[in-house]
Amino acid sequence: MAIQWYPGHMHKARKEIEEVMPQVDLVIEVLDARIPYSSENPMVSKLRGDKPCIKLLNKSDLADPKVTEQWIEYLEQEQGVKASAITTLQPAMVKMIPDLCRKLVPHRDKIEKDIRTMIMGIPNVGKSTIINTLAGRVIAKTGNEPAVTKSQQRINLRNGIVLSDTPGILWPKVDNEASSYRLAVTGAIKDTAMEYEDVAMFAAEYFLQAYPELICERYKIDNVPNSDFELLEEIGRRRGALRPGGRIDLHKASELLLHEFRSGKIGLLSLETPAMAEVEKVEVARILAAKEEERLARLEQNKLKRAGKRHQG
Ligand SMILES: Nc1nc2c(ncn2[C@@H]2O[C@H](COP(=O)(O)OP(=O)(O)O)[C@@H](O)[C@H]2O)c(=O)[nH]1
Ligand SMILES: [Mg+2]
Repeated sequence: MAIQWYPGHMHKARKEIEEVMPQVDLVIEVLDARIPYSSENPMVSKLRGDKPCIKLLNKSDLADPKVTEQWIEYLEQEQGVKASAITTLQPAMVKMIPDLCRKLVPHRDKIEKDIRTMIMGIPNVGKSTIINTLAGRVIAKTGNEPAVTKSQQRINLRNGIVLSDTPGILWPKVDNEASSYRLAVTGAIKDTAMEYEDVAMFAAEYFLQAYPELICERYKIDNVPNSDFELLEEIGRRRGALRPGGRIDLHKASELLLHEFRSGKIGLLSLETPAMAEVEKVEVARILAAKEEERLARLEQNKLKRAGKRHQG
C-alpha cells in the first residue's frame, strides 16, 4: 500500500509486463469500482495492444450501484473490453471470471488450448485476493507487497484458464490531482505530500455535492452544511471530537469521515462518474501538452544559447 513509485520503478514494471505480454491471451485489469478512472493505469491499453481485456470493478460492495452501471457501459465502449462489477466478499462472483475469459477468447476453446491470462492493476485494488480466490489457496500475499515482482509462475486453474501467480503491478495516476485525492480517500495511496485534513476536505466536498442525504443521515445532521469545512465541524461536534477548550478536533473528524467511508458505514458511495472523467481527461491532456511545449521551448533556447556562445568565442 505504501509503495513509493519512482521513474525507475515505473520503467521496470512496464518492461516486465512488456516481456510477458507475448505469452498472454487476455488481460484482466482490476479497478476500484469507486474510482474506475483514477485507479486505472493508462499503460494497460498500450501494453495490451489488441488483446481482449476484462475490466473487473472490484470492491463493488462499497460503490454506488447506479454509478457502477454507468461505468460498465462506458468502459465497454473500448474495443475488446468486457467490464464486470465484482466483490471478493462473494467468492462465487470471482469464480465466474473463467467463464468470462472463455467468452472473450472463444477460438482457443475450440483448439483446446488453455487461455493464458495476466492480472494487472495498481496496488490495493484486490489483485492478490482475486488470485487467491481463483486458485482456492493462498498464493499471492495480500496487503503490503514490494513494487518489484519476483519471477513469474503460472497457475493452471484446471478449467481451461492459466493465471500468472504474481500480478502486474502498475503505478497509480500521477498526472491528475483530483485522481491523487480520490486514491488517498480510498486509502489506495498514502501520499505524505498530502495533508490528511485536505484529503478529508476533498471527500467532504464531493459527498456534500453527490450524496447529501447519505451524509446527513449518517451524522444526524438536519440541514445540509454549506461547505466541506462546515461538514467536518459538524461531524466533530456530533461525535465529540473536541480539543481541550472545546474547539473541534479537525484531525479526528477527518479520520471519522475517511474511515467510515472506507468501511462502507456511510453507504454505497462512488467518487467519480464517467462524465467527470471525460472532462478531466481533456484537462490532463491539455496540461501534458503545455508541459511538453515548455520542454521543447527550453531545449530550443538552450540550443540558441550554445550557438551564440560559439559565435562569440
Ligand atoms: N470491501 C472490499 N475489500 C476488498 C475487496 N477485495 C479486496 N479487498 C481488500 O483490499 C485490500 C487490498 O487487497 P489486495 O488483494 O492485497 O490488493 P492488491 O494490492 O491489488 O493485491 C485488502 O485489505 C483486501 O481485504 C472487495 O471486493 N471488497
Ligand atoms: Mg497484491
